[in-house]
Amino acid sequence: MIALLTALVLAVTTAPNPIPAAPAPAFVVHIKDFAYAPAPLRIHVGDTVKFINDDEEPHTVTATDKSFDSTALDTNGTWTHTFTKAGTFAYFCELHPYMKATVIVTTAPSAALTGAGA
Ligand SMILES: [Cu+2]
Repeated sequence: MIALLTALVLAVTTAPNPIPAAPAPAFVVHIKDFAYAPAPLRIHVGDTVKFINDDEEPHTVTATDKSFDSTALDTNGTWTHTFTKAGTFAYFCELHPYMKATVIVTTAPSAALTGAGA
């Protein structure tokens, strides 16, 4: 009986972590040389985008309508955002307002990835 309990305890404590890992963002926008790439980015409702600052300067990912804002990303800093509504979302860098790009979110099924990117 004790052996059985021990086996059960071991089975429970050594079981794989039941908490699923966060899904890896399928879309990445790099911020490099004071520009976002790809721009525009075409995704679908529910997609998550990871923004990565590859520059030595801090940058932000700030919606023109302020519906999202990464705040300042340092070098190698990342920020992820899930787009839950269809539309064309213009964004810019608050520190360098001439840096502009858009994310185009459509309701088409995610299988239709042809033409994604620039
Ligand atoms: Cu910037």
